Amino acid sequence: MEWWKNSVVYQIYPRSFMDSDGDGVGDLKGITEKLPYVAELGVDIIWLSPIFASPNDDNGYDISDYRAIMTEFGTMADFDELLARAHALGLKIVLDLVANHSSDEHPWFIESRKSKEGPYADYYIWHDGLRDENGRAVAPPNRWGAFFGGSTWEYVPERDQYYLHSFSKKQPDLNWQNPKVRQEVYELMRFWCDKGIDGFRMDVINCIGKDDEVPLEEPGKPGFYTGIPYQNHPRAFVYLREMNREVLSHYDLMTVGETGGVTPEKAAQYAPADGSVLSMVFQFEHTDMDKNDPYNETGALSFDLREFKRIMSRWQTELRDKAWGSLWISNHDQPRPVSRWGNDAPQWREKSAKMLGHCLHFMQGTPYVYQGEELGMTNVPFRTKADFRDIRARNNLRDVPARGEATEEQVFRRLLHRSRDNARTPMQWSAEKHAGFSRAEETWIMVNPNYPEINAAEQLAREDSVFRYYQELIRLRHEQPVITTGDYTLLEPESDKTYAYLRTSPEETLLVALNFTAEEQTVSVPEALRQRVPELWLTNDPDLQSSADQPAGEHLRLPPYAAVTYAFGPVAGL
Ligand code: TEU
Repeated sequence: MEWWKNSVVYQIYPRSFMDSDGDGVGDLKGITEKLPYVAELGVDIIWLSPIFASPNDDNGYDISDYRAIMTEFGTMADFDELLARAHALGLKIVLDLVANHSSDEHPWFIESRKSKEGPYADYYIWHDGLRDENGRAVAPPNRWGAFFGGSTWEYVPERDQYYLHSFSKKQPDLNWQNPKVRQEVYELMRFWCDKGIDGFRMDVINCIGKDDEVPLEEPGKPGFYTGIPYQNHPRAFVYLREMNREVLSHYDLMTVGETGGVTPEKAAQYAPADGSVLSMVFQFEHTDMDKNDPYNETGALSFDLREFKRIMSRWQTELRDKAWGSLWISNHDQPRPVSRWGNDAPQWREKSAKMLGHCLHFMQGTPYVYQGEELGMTNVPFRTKADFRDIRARNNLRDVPARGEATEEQVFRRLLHRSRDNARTPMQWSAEKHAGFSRAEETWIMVNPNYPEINAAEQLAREDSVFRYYQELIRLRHEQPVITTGDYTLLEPESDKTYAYLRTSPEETLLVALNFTAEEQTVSVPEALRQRVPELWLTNDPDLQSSADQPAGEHLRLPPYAAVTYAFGPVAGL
């Protein structure tokens, strides 16, 4: 079995992890300093969000030099040290490959924008746009909308052409149809592989394939389309198979593609079991459930547990034996799960954070833990719109009221629940100033004021903390093969209050039961398990803990936000 199949990944957002030099921004030395903490959690792999030279229009997802370290984060020597120390602790390092686009300050783009001639002219995607009878550019070719708002097309007078940018206009899309561009990307990947890194997370890699023909539209219509029309294009698979032959197959790597809009069928093309493309992909159906929520007064997002169960279960069963999957509820682009799907009121915060982790970590796939998730870190009470740093949030605050879709107040309230900045405030290390993240006067983004209650130092010192619970979840995956290999069966799909499932192998049978509400619930125990006395593997609930042998019976009683896994050994007739 490949090493990444029973591994757990920890994602670090370097800007917000640990600031060693007191400039208010996290850095590589800070990460190195905290490696023992990550090792103590028990994970196997660290994924670092981008650490490369960047003007930071999108916090490093806009790279101006793929072979240099971002000045604020340190030097190449700092990276070498980080890698060596991580390896010494048994931790692998996965880097973020952002190759759908570069920064507009990358030398390739600086050259490309100058003229239609020259070696870099076709490194990006250029279009003449719509012309009047005199041949003058009057509008972009169409109303494709960029992910961060506005048009995907930006006019450049020097070339009298428009370039395509799926994200901000400082993130021009690279032209993967140009074989030279692909070779450049493979070269820079080899540069990092030869340093000894252990894999890549591939940013929006589902967007690298595009059509030759760009559809033209009549000028003058208002607004932009949302959503990227060239997601998961057949060419993306062709390029990735080539990348595998050229680079990936020559090293022992874990690769995970970020592939919004992917179906299980397409995921199996991105991550086939024969290893000819990627190791796995990220799907977004569960975190996209509330994507089209209308603006409302509170800004709160909807959550439909039945739909969540349907989505998670579909991925568990449809990938089975076809492709490997990833398991995640949290990353640097998403609000904090305890605030979104759990309950961040003081009474339930820790219990529901453990319950959500429990729900995910007994499934099949490679789990990802995003920094602070293991502490039950919450969404952030941003005070005014000036507190937001994310380009997407700022653009939203500007564009949505201008289009008349919602008031600024409504957008602000929605951002309190939805903004990516909820995940990007500093890691809460201790009750000291700035949560122990930095000794600067001011940090680059505000610290969540709840750090005196929620921080790593406090949780490391307490046996029943969220941190200790995640440690257990990770240890169990390492020790119990059924979690990695077992079959998955959803129980009671119609319940909108509980989530219960089985994991089964010839040797072991697990019943995992979770209460997603603040009231007591019951789960009906499958017939074949009723007369048996199971072993309690893990629970977040003191009552269930003290009545370890009780579930044998028709119903399993679940206190508020309880999570429990019972192991029954081999069972026939399920
Ligand atoms: O995110 C891409 C992104 O916005 C996805 O979450 C999206 O929902 C999905 O792919 C839809 O197709 C990545 C990074 O994670 C993000 O931080 C960057 O801002 C973005 O790419 C641009 O590099």
